[in-house]
Order: sequence, then structure tokens, then C-alpha cells
Amino acid sequence: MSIGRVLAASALAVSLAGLAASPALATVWQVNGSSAACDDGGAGTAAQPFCTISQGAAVAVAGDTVNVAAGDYREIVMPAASGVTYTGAAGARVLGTENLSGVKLWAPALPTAWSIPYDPDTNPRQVWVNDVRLLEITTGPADLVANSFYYDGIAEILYVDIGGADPGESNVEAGAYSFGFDVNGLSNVVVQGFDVMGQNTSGIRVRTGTNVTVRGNRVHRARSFGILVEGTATPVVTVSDGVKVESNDVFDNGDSGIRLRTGTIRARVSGNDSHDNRNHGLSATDTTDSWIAGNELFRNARPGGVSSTGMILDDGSHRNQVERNRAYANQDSGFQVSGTEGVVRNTANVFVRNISDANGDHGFDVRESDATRMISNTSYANVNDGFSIEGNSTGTVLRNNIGVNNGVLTGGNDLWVDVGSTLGFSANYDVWFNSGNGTAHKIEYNGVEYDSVTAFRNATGHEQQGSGSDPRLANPGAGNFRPGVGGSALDNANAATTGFQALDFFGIAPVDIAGTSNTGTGTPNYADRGAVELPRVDAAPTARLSVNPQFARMGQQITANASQSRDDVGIASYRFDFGDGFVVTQTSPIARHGYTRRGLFTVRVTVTDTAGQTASATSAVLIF
Ligand SMILES: [Ca+2]
Ligand SMILES: [Ca+2]
Ligand SMILES: [Ca+2]
Repeated sequence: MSIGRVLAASALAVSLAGLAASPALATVWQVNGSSAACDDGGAGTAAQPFCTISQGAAVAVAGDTVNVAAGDYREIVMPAASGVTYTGAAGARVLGTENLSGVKLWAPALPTAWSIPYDPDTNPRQVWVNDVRLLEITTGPADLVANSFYYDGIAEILYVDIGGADPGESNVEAGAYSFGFDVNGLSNVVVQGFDVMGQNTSGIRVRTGTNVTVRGNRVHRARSFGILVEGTATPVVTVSDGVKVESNDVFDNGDSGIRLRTGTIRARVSGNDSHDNRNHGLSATDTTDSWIAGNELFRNARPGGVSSTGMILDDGSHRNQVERNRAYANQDSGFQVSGTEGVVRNTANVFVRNISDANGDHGFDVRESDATRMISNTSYANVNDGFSIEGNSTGTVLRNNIGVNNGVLTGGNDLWVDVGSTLGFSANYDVWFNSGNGTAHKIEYNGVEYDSVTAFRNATGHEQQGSGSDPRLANPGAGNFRPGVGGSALDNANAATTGFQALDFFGIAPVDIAGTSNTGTGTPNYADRGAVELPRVDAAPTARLSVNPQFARMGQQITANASQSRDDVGIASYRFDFGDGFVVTQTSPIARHGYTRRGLFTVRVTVTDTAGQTASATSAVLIF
């Protein structure tokens, strides 16, 4: 959080400069709902904190900070002013529910259901009993089954059925608030460090915001999206511009974990984990010129559904940069960019240095989209095609990608280009490889299947520098996608292609691997294909020692020579132990010594490389 705070402070300084206000006037408001001294009519100080975050939001002005202590805050926070930072301490929870535990509260209502008068801020859409989420029944209390609830919004009565027992004897949390934070029409607001849970709609919403930051929060159990960024289409068209969503953990939400839509521009979504949500990990519609980087998107799935992806860009999303993300074990494709046939398309989105593995459909899926660039991505062991280009997509360009073992059990392909998507299609410098099991084909293009890249090249002219050989990924089943020495992906990427990024998935620069010829294009000519570069392998040194002469008189100088020692990077030091108590450590590989007593001695050299790795060698010397 310290780096985040520095960033927040610098953003704050920029905003303050714009307001020509003095930072010295900024106020830090204290909120501590667990304090006996808390008072929303008080001073908002450490001695007399506010009880609610909403009170802090009501009084804070640009430049102020609202510090929130650990504890439960059952409220919807609607910031009133731009330029305010909300910081939650560890354990500061913003809950979208009210607690309805207590045996006196509930009355038996139906054979196995109980009821309670309940009139929260918004109608409950979720109820948990002892952390078990109940089924929402919308038709009437007579349709309740075990572990379900029904809310009568007219009579304002909540019915809960847990099979007969009084739910008040258990821990009951019932939905009460639409949002945890609802940042609407503001700029330079920061929401950071909170645990946001159980809202009737979304955990955190940013609507028509400018440079708003949502950072370092846990957002879970929202009925709909975890984090929502949007503009408006009606009554007027407005955008959300420059919103940052970074380093959040977003999970167990009822719809997509992170949702961008309706005029989201220049968003920066980075470093988030979005997982175990009941729709997409990240879903962006009508989102343009945004940067989506370094996110982990996994295990997103809708029970009984088939369409939850790791991330999806759709319906009017243009010029987005998607880089260094990993999507795995999602129900549908890892990464998808798609429009709606005949209605709206997407243009000029770039995917670079991403990894997509073990997803339920494609690794990367392009449909009803134009000018998509797929550069240096790795697609491994997805259920269907590794890269699927379909739905009349045009101008799709692939460079430096790796597709391995995709569609093995489904007759899929590492690369599939449908008959309507060959216009402007171009592929080169890619690796398409199947290890031989199953029914997969390496490539299907324009209705023809190819089991060899050479055949594909000869038939279509694509993949002039492509390869069908094994890239020797280190251990892809365990998440290690480094290409291996002797494989088809080393020192041979096209670094000159538009959109290429030298730094790999981990931020590591390309390395010239010794013994592998550099056959790439551009600078450097030794970048690797796929999302991950093989970094320098710093091997341990080898030590060699000769002693001359091996028979010598007392006092005679003998020479210990370790100059035949070797290291792949460099030897930092040589330590000579002559066996009579004389020891010297030096950078020169040659040492001399005269013995002062007779005997058979063992001379030992220990060489240490620049990485601190060592090796030793010995030789005997007889002094007479
Ligand atoms: Ca390399
Ligand atoms: Ca090389
Ligand atoms: Ca070394």
C-alpha cells in the first residue's frame, strides 16, 4: 500500500495544483464506527471520530482524506466532493447487508419458513445464513424450498427457509444496500484498502468519473458486478475517463468481477485478480483506448452456463491494449474480442504477451472484429482452438505466438481461421505444436485442416518463418511457460512488428541465449516467441587446478593455477587454500606460495561466480 499511497499523493498534488489550493489546508477525517466515542455530529478527529464513512463523505472537500478504522460499516458511501481519498485500514469492511440474527426477531410463517419485517435501503437480493448463500425465490413465499428466501417488497417482509429451523438462531446477513461505494460524476476520488462485501448490486461503482482510482480493495459477494465503471447513454451521453482499477482482489460476485461499459475511455485496469465470479473475470463493452495489464483472471464460471470468459472486449470496444494478463481455468475462452453480427464491431485492439491456458473454450477468440493484433501470446491446453479467428473478422494479424496442445480432446486446432475471416489475415513467426495425442490439428484455415505448418505455408503463404516444432515449454501444466533450449521459440521472434513489446509477461527483457543462433527480425534479434522470455540461465562454475612443481623443497615457490576454470557469465573470485594454513582469496586465477615445513599437502581452489555459485578442485604437493 505504501507505493499506492505515494501515487495517490502525487495525483492529489496534481489535483490541488489545479484548484490553486494549499495542501496545508487539507484535512484528514477519522472514521471509527467501533469506537465508543464516535459521533457523526462530532469533530471527525481521532479523539472523536465519525461513526460512518458517509459522514466523512459529507464533509470532506478536495484535498482531504477520510481514514476509516477497522470495523463493519453497513452503509452506501456516496462521495460528495471530488479530490477526496478514502482509505480503509486493514479490517475496514463495507457491508451491503444488515445482520438479522436473534431468535426474538423471526416468526414462523409457513411449514418450514420464517419471516421478519424488513425495510432496508434497497430490497434484498441476497441472503446468507451461516455464510451459505440462499436461493432467491421471486414468485412467492409458497415456492420457498430449503435454503431459499423470498422478499415481499409491498408488505416489506423477508421470508427465509432453511428447512425448518429458526434462522435467527444462525448468523443471517440480508442484502440492504445497492453499492458499497457509489462515486458518481466526480474526479480524482480514490477508494483504497476496503473489504467490500455483499451489496445488492455492485461493490464499487464509478459512474461518469474522471481519474478516479479504485485500488487495493477486496470486492466480493456483490449480487451483480464487483467493480463497475461506466458512463451514461441516457438522458445524456457522458464518459468515464481515465479511471484506474488496480491491485484489487475481486471474487465470488454474481456477475462479472470487473465491468467496464457505456463510454468507458482511457481506463487503466492493472494488477487485479478477478476470479471465481459467476460471469466473466473482466467484461468491457463500449470501452476504448484503455489499458488492461497484468491481471490474473481465473475460474470464472456461471453455474449451468457456458459463456463466462477470463476477459471479453465486446460491442464497440476499440484501440484497447491488453498485455501481460493471464487467463486460466475459465468456463469459456480465456480472452475474447467480439462484436454482434451485423450490429456493432470492434477495431484495432492489441493483445500482447498474454497467457491463456486450460480454459473451457478457446485460448484467444476473435469474432466480428477488425484489425486485431495478436503479438507474442501463449495459448496452451485450452479445450478448443488456441487462437480462433471467426465471425467475418478482418485484418487479424498474428506474430510471435505459441499455440501448444489446444483442442486435443475435441478435434480443435492451435490456430483456426474460419472461411469468412481470411480477408486481411496475416500470420508469421508463430509456433503451432501438438505433442501428438488426441485428435487436434495444428491449423484449420479457410475450411482446410493442416497437420504441418509447412503444408499450411505452402498452401497459403502464411508462416514463412513459422514453426511446427516443439517450443519445449518448461512445465506449462504447472504454469511455467518458458521456452526451452533446443526448442522452436528461442531467439527467433519478430521484434519489428507493430505492437511488439520487448519486456515479457514478467517484465523480463529478451536474452541472447548462447548456442542458439539469433534468427529473429528487428531489434533485438534474439527475442523469444510467446509471452515469456527465457532469461539468462546462470550456471554454476567449473573449477580446474594445476600445481607446479608438485615436488618442491621448503621455501621454494610453487604456483597454483586455476585459469582453466570456467563460468558462463563470469568468475568473481578464487580462494586458494594451500593446506598448511595459508589461504588467499583474489580475483587472479594464479597464486604462489612457499611452504615452511615438510609434508604432503592438498591445495584447494574454490571459484565463485558472479551469482555466488561455487565449485572446487584440488591438487597435491609434496614438500621435502
Ligand atoms: Ca532469447
Ligand atoms: Ca542466441
Ligand atoms: Ca555462472
